[in-house]
Amino acid sequence: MNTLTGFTNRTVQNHHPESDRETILNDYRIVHRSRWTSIIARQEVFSGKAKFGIFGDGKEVAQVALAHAFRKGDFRSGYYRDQTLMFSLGLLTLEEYFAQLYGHADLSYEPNFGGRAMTGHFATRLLNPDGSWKNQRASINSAADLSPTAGQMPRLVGLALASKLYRSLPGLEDLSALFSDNGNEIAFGTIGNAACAEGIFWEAINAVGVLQAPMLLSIWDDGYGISVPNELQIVKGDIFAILKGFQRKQNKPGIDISTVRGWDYPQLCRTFLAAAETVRRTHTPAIVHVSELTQPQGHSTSGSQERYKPAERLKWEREYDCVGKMREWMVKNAIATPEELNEIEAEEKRLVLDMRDRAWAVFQTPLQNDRDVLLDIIDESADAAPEPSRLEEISDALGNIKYPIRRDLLAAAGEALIALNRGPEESKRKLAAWKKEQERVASERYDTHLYSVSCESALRKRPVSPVYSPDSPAKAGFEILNACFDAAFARYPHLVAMGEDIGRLGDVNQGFAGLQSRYGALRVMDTGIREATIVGQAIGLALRGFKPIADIQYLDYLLYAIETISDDLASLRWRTCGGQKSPVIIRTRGHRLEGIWHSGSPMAGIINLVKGVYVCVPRDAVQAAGFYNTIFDSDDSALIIEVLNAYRKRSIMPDNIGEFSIPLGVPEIIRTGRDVTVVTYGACCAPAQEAAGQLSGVGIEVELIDVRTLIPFDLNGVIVDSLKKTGRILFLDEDCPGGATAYMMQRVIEEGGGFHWLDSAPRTLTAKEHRPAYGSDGDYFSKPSREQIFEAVYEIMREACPARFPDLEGRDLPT
Ligand SMILES: Cc1ncc(C[n+]2csc(CCOP(=O)(O)OP(=O)(O)O)c2C)c(N)n1
Repeated sequence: MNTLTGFTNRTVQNHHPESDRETILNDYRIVHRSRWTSIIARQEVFSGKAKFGIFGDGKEVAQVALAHAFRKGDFRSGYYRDQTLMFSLGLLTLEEYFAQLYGHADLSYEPNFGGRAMTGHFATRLLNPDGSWKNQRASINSAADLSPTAGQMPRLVGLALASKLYRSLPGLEDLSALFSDNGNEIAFGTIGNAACAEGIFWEAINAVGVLQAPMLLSIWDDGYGISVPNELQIVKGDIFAILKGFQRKQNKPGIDISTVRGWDYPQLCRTFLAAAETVRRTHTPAIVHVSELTQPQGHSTSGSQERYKPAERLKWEREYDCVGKMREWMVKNAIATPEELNEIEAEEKRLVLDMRDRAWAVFQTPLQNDRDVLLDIIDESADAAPEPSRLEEISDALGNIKYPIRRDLLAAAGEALIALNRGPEESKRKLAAWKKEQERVASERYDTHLYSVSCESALRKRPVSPVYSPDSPAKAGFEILNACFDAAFARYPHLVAMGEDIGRLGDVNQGFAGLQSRYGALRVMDTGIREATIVGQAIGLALRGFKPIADIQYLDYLLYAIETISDDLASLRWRTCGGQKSPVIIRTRGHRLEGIWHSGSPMAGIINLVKGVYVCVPRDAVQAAGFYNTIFDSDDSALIIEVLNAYRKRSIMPDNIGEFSIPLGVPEIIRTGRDVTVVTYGACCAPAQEAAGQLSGVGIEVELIDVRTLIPFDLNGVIVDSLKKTGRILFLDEDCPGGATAYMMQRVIEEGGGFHWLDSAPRTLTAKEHRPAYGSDGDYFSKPSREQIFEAVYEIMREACPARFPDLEGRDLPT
């Protein structure tokens, strides 16, 4: 035992070959580097060079200590206070930090998010430029941070569970080479004390405790959530006391809970190293509550803590600032003299200032260069223009902006084009070409990577046609899906599924029947009722190489998970600028059944929130199987919504049920006709087919199109082609008015140019504005029925040709 420091050489030397003293001095260096970073970054915001700041000051010492517990292969799932941890782990340089602060949209300088996310949000690049996985075992890895408090918790469950699966499941040798050393990795989480009041925090803690997965969560407790103190956040104002109920007891699984003061460097090192050692070895989760932390600069650059923290508290925070406390401890234990520490502090300040200047220069230089080019073009135009004064004004204004950003450049170019409206064509063309090129580059900077562009993209999959033979059996929908899943579990050793009642029961509709007994409880996992962390579990697993199916029992309950899907899963590839992917399949079932919570169809809500995830709405089980087979084989994420009343419907099952696949974004014309195009999907296909039959009886031939996927939507213009023929169109679904029918209408009429082919006003037919009422009558009067579809189409035709189609209710007969 080193009496100076109070912790053993052996533990520290686990990670640092140097002597203890050097380790401590180096930690002190990083602590100061990080503190100066916060102070100087804040000045950058107030001087107008950066827009917003949120920093890790007050948490530095705890984070340098935590860093000692990490090993290669480990994962971090944290939040915006973790700059010191990132510096300590070697995952973030000062230049990168400042590049992010400035919003530098260039991956070579800002590799976390390529300028797409605000300061203090961290991520490592898990993918090669071609979209394939890098070797996670060779590095420490960080999932991509997100701002919603506790948003990092659901996927933490899956990141931890992956280690357990790698340690337990056979057949993963190939994957292990990239992702895991026999499951020895820890998923480290960090979270603020106030974020622990969020529901998904408790959901995740409960889940990881049940799963007994190797998570080590640090709670940075500085007593407040912006202005609201712990007393108003957590029962008893004490998250540690409340978490105690999760404490692992002898022979009873649970979570190891400990607490440590955030300014006590040696005790922090001891606590984290001991906790990590147990987690890694035994796969028992642990939580370290770090108390008595401070926030010297306040919550963020927008607002001052003096407005809500009592003077007494502020005084305490100054006394217990972890940086000062660490210094005190080092001097007291003769680890360094005050002069040596002063020297380190001064050196670190200089370093931070130098790196800030470098980051600023590389951020500003291309902007200044682009401005110079634009100014030359505008000035040249002014020389040639009949009335140059406005152009000169624009040029002067642009030239006088101290720190130009691209918006200033584009705004000036736009104004110059207006001023040049009646000017020489040559000048206009040159300026317009410059603007266009800037817009193209901006689109590359900000619009790319919403979906996969790798060779595993779902859109690149060659469809495989279903094979039918005289012996192809007629099967119920659930049996068809069951056969599809069975084939997939057999083929892909890294395919795992998780959800409520999917294991022992085989899911509420029997799609997974018998699969748990065939493939084991770790591949077909029953979970608690916890939709957000079912999806989170899948996200974390997919980040570590698995192919997970997150089963959400009913479409209506997807709403519990929608935050995680929208904020984390759907934006992941985009917000990391192609640096991370999490190919998750979300399986659910919905549309018509019974009542408000078992027959909802909130499609517009979903599709508008999950851009980045493909949305398939198959009309029956065979179609659903075709989509699963496409997605199993791709690195995109997809939501597949099965139709509840298709499970009992019998269809002929293709002989190649495990292979045949359906391309995304390709609608199917399920009935041809010349008069009206009806566009629908999912459960509405059945009544639409019936109505089309009736309409044929009165001389109206409907072209019925099943869009099959809402995202992507009709990539080849099948619907507009139909409209060219019919000139009339009805968009039909069981979402609310203005819901997904409005989305389809925008895609076809505006984006697809369908407007040009319309002979009648386009129409929509939807469910009522209220939620579906209970029972068959409730359903009938809430959702579009065969009769309503008939009437809607008939009405379109009657408006066009009243002579051929008399009013159904006899209103146009003479009275
Ligand atoms: C879901 C959500 N609600 C509100 C906010 C706004 N907000 C940002 S940080 C914060 C306080 C968080 O406090 P704590 O978890 O203790 O972390 P700290 O910032 O103190 O480290 C709040 C309310 C948010 N980002 N996300």
